[in-house]
Amino acid sequence: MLKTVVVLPTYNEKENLPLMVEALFALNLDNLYILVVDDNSPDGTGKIADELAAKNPKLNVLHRQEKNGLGQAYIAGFKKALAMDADYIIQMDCDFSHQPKYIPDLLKAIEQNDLVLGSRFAKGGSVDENWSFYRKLLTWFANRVYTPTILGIPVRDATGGYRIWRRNTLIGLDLNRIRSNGYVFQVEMAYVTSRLGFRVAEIPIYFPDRELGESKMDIRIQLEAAMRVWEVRKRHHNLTPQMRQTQIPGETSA
Ligand SMILES: Nc1nc2c(ncn2[C@@H]2O[C@H](COP(=O)(O)OP(=O)(O)O)[C@@H](O)[C@H]2O)c(=O)[nH]1
Ligand SMILES: [Mg+2]
Repeated sequence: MLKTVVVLPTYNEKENLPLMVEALFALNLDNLYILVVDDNSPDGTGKIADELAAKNPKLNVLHRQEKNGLGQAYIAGFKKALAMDADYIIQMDCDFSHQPKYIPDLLKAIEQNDLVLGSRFAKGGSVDENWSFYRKLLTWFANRVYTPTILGIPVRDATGGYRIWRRNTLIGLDLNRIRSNGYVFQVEMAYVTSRLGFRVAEIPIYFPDRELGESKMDIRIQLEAAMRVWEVRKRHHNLTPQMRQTQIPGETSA
């Protein structure tokens, strides 16, 4: 198996992190590494991550001094994963809404693609059965109607955060181009990838609610995200496949 790094952003995930690390390594995949990106969680998640790393050489921790959003945490994590020579990079939440059992499906699908999304709204996917009708409708509308209509991309879960990237996709899209945070970060990444002509596929997932800890997202963040989709379009609609980056900025070619 090619080298795969799971980038796991954490903010106050002290209950979930040890369980997640255990679940990921229990998949028993050779060459699977974990990179925790912790933004100085007040609950001590960073220290727990260090303790786990001391026991496991396949676990790395990136500490950042302050919480400035999931997008920035992911960009820092992706850069570090590329520097670790990852061939494939997986991004997932640390709260079990993204279930580790789908990782073999993601790894299989990436063999023929440049980005694969774990999708709640692809055929066979679904969200927690306890979500209210209203919440289901809102999320479905955002992902199946609103975002694909504005951006013109055939992605059915553009705000989802469970994904696998091929190394050359993350290099090619140029992480320094990406400006957004939160849910729009996921949208911007998917849009840039599509505009650059990379192959994007989806696999269905079931998305249960977290059982431990608390969500950092709320309705205000979701509404703001909806407005920012327009900015994403404006910023990137001129991209073409010729504009792919071929090396990590700052690195000289051999
Ligand atoms: N490093 C870092 N992780 C974050 C930040 N915000 C959220 N997370 C993590 O990102 C994942 C998703 O966050 P969550 O609050 O569950 O969002 P939701 O699933 O949309 O409700 C979890 O693993 C969080 O701990 C942040 O600002 N920095
Ligand atoms: Mg969550």
